[in-house]
Amino acid sequence: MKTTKQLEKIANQIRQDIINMLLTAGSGHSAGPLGMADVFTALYLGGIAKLDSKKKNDPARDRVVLSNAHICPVLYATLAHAGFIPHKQLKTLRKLGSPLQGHSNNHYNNGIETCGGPLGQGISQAIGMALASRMNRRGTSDVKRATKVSYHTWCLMSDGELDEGQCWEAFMLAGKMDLRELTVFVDRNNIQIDGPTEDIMPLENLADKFKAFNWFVIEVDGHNIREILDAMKKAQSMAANPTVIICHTIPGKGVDFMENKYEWHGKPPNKEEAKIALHELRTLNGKITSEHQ
Ligand SMILES: Cc1ncc(C[n+]2csc(CCOP(=O)(O)OP(=O)(O)O)c2C)c(N)n1
Ligand SMILES: [Mg+2]
Repeated sequence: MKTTKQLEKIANQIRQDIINMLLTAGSGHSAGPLGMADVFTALYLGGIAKLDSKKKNDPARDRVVLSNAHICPVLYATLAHAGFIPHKQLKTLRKLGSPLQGHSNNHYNNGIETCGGPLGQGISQAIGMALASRMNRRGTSDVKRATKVSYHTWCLMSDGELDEGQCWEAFMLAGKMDLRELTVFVDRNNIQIDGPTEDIMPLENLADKFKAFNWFVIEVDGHNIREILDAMKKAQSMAANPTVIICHTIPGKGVDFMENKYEWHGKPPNKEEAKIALHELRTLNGKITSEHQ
C-alpha cells in the first residue's frame, strides 16, 4: 500500500510524462490531463479499485470507462506507472500505428476497456457494464433482484461533456436502477473547449441536479488524494444509489501559465513552454509534503 506522499509524487511524475508526451506528439490536450493526474493516481494506484496489471483479463476486475477520452494522455501515463504498458511507449502518443492514439481505444489488451471520443457515450457503456456485473453475480437478467456485486465500474467524465443530453438520459436510468455498482468522477474544472462552462452552458447547481436524479453526491478537492480515496471507499460501500464524485480541479494544474486557462484545453506546449513546465513540476516534486502519511 502506497502512502499519500508516494502517490502525490507519482501524480507529479505523471504530469511530467504528460508534458513530454504532448511535446513529442506536437498535438493533444494539456489542461484536462494535468488537472486529473491526482484522480487517476488515486484510482489506479491508491489500492481501492480492483485494477491489477497482472489480472487485466480477470472477469472480476473493476472496469474503468474514460468517457471524456480526449484527456487520455493522463490515462496512458497512469497505465505506464501501474505496469499496464511499457513506460517507453508513452513517446509514441498519436503516432501512426501506436496503441496510444489521440482518443483511447480498447484494441490492444492493455487495460483500456472502451473506445472513446464522442462525448456523452462512455456513461452509457459504463451503465451497461455495471448492470452486467449485477446480472452475472445473480446469474439472472432480473437486475432488480440482485443482491451482491462482482465488480465496480468507475466512469470518468468532464463538466463540458455534461452538455450532451445523452448523459442525463443515462443518469436517469442509473438512478432508476439504484446502480450502486457504478461511480462517476466528474472533472469539475469549470472550462470547456470555447470558454468557462458557466458562460457556455451553466451547470450549477450540479450537485442538486444529480441528487434529483437519485444519485449519491460527494464533492472533493480533486488534488487531495486522501479525500479522493475516502470518497471512493464510500462509493464502493453504497447500499443503493449510484455515486458521483464531483472533483473540483484546476485545469492545467501544476503549470502556472496553463492553470485555469481554457485556451490550453486542446493544445500542446511548444519546446520552450515544455521546458518551463517541466522545471516547475520538478521543483514542486522536491517540495511535496503531506499531512496524511
Ligand atoms: C459528441 C462530441 N461533441 C463534441 C466534441 C468535441 N469536444 C472535444 S472536448 C470538448 C470540450 C468538452 O469540455 P471538457 O471536457 O470539460 O473540456 P476540458 O475541461 O477537458 O478542457 C468538445 C466540445 C466531442 N468530442 N464529442
Ligand atoms: Mg472541463
